[in-house]
Amino acid sequence: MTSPSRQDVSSEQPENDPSSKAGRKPRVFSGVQPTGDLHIGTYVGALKQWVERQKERDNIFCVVDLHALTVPEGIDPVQLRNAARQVAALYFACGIDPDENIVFIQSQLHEHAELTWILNCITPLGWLQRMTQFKSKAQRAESIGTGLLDYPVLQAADILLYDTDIVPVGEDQRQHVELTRDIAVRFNNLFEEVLVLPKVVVPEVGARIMGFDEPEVKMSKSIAVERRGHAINLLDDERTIKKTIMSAVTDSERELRFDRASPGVRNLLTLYQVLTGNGRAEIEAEFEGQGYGVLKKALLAVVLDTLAPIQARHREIMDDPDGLDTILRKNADRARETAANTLERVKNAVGLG
Ligand code: ATP
Ligand code: LTN
Repeated sequence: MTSPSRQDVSSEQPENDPSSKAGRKPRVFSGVQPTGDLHIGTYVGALKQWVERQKERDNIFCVVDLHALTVPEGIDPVQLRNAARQVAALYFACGIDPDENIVFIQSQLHEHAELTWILNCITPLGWLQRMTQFKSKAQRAESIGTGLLDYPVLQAADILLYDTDIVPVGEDQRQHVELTRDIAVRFNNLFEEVLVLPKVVVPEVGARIMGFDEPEVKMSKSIAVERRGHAINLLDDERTIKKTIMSAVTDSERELRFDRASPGVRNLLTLYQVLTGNGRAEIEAEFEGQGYGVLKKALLAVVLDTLAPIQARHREIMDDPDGLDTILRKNADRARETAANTLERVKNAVGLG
């Protein structure tokens, strides 16, 4: 049985992390919902960090289509199936190496739903009602399905099935990963030490990119489908990207300093910082004495440079649908080996099967 204790959440590979003692790479699990076009916030908050650190880690990246069902207004069967493949293709287009990492579609493995049920039975309702994502989505939804409340337990099952050490996500997902740890601790206390405690890793810069049209709210797929100008989607054309950046909300000042800028300007500066990899001082020097128009043009250039190769690779991948499906099927088989093993341990521990 795999040893479950990964207690330290302060550094990436704590000394008491058995993966470092055993000389193996830390196991990473993360995922994105196929609920709409992926935007530059998802890229900066999640995909970019997955790609940059893929060689140092043992990675599993999932397209979490079961989670997408929690938005009932958004469910169109044909669209959902296409969106799931489209997201997987975007993972590869952004640079995830299909030979080195496992990329698969969540619903291809029944283990996720099965572990969710077992975890549901030990998760106090109050823990779920406190989740900020639930509260904000419930406020916006016309009707609230049970799945929306249960969403973080499914996410916990995703993570725990793979003995995950690290979950690289944007800031908004921190609370869900912390809840996953709480659920795992509760399970281990109630039964036996079966589940590994994961830790969340968010990028130092760009963990929360804000909407261009409303820099007080997180850039989000669900808002982007309703409002043009909210987000830059990874597959947007040049004209749309230009329009979105040029009409981004700023202010009437000329403050191009990170610590003094208004939320809209700080958001543009942050995106520029992440996409260029330049330091804050260097960026402030570059724009000293300039207006916001200059920053916007510079950001436009670097966004286009970032997205052009991603879009080209995405087109190539989508031109070979059979190739993509074959990779996803093989990867699901590889993921199943670990998932089935963990589920078996869990079922044994609780007295099932
Ligand atoms: P939805 O509106 O459907 O909930 P979303 O736009 O919030 O979608 P997700 O699919 O929930 O995007 O998120 C995928 C990953 O991208 C997660 O790791 C999430 O933390 C990260 N992410 C999403 N939006 C941002 C953002 N604005 N800034 C940084 N990271 C983000
Ligand atoms: N809730 C996440 C998506 C998600 C996820 C996961 C992320 C589902 N399962 C497991 C990390 C690990 C979101 O981005 N909205």
